[in-house]
Amino acid sequence: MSDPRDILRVQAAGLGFSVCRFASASEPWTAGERLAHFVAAGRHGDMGWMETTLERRAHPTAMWPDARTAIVLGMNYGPDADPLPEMSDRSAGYISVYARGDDYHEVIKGRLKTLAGQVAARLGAEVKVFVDTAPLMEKPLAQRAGLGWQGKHTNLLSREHGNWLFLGVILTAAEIEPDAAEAEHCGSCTACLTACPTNAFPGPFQLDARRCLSYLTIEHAGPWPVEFRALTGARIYGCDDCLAVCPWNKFAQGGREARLAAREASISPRLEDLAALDDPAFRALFSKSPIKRIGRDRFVRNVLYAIGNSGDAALVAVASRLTADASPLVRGAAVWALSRLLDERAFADLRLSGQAGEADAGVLAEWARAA
Ligand code: B12
Ligand code: SF4
Ligand code: SF4
Repeated sequence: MSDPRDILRVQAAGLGFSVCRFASASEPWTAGERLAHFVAAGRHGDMGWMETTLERRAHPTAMWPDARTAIVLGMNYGPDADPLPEMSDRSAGYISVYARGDDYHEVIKGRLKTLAGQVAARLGAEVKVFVDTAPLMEKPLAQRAGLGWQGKHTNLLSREHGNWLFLGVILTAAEIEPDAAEAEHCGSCTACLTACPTNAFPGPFQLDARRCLSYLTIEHAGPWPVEFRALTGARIYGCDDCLAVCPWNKFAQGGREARLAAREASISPRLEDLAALDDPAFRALFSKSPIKRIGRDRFVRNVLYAIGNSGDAALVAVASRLTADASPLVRGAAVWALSRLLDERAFADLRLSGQAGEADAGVLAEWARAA
């Protein structure tokens, strides 16, 4: 086994990676132009960091001029069963599969560093590791390395793992022979495009993040545009619809990494319990989870939108309580939830009972809009 790629593949498998492949990090590509188009069209919403890092993000060598090879790794996090039927329980929240265990950034980063140390020792070259948060376009690199292809839903999927694959990248200044790129195998399928509850795809292979529930539940800080609130249904953190319907998943095997396995609290948690979380309880419940990053107020906002969609009259008391919350974001979402759960008369009575005596313009607008 004198090919360094084979040795590294064995080491990567020992670290729990499902796949490890190699691509040129220096050859030109069109991905940077497409990213520029995405940002120019405003499709990144308020992820301002995409705009400020645009130039460095456009190509691996724009970020690190010495980069020659990308070692691209995938870690399977597939669920044991189709998760979408869980959403039929409207009094429970839906947390997307990727966020049900420990934070994948933490799980993957340590292992990438271990592998990168081995690359540096074996090849005597400089290395840098990346998972998700750095200004590097991971999906086109993964396609170039042959891990899979970017499907019509824009995620990287593979014939072996379907959609459920986290990506991580090691860039190195060493020249390593690249693997063959993967071709696109979507064919005439459009299952992901039609499954999207918010119509977030302006066309195949393109996403408008502003319409995506993953963006709205996780990245968007303020109250949502009203049109998306009913469409989120029970989804309170991320969204899996376009991934879960992909026919290539039938070849995938469930995830094997213990730290990524779903915690009990992340499958069909009761909305009532989640709405009762204060900041310390939220942090304790989601310790080591990626959910912790969005903070209690944004999370409870999402829970209240789901409560508004639940049709569960027992949750009226829960939402009413939160109209007095310290956070205007939470108060506004509570008003919207009540406007959905109560009939017009009961909602008007509530408004007149003094709950609308508000200093926050955003919350007042919620009362007015819903009235
Ligand atoms: C920003 C971001 C988001 C944004 C925007 C998503 C997006 N599709 O761009 C939001 C918040 C919406 C998001 C959501 C999710 N994300 Co995210 N996200 C990222 C991040 C940080 C950057 C992605 C990026 O550069 N987007 C910008 C656009 C322009 O890039 P793009 O999709 O590659 O665009 C290509 C296509 O549009 C195509 N294209 C454009 N026009 C045309 C026209 C034609 C004809 C063709 C052929 C192609 C084409 O070319 C572009 C360049 O390759 C990456 C991590 C990273 N550093 O790369 C993770 C990452 C993509 N996310 C990930 C995950 C898991 C998710 C979610 C599944 C989480 C969830 N369950 O809620 C969802 C999936 C939603 C979806 N359908 O994409 C994983 C995906 C793993 C994989 N197997 O692909 C990544 C790689 C993180 C990781 N390290 O594992 N994410
Ligand atoms: S994650 Fe959900 S909202 Fe976003 S594109 Fe996929 S199906 Fe649509
Ligand atoms: S659902 Fe169909 S179109 Fe979408 S990524 Fe999978 S194969 Fe491609």
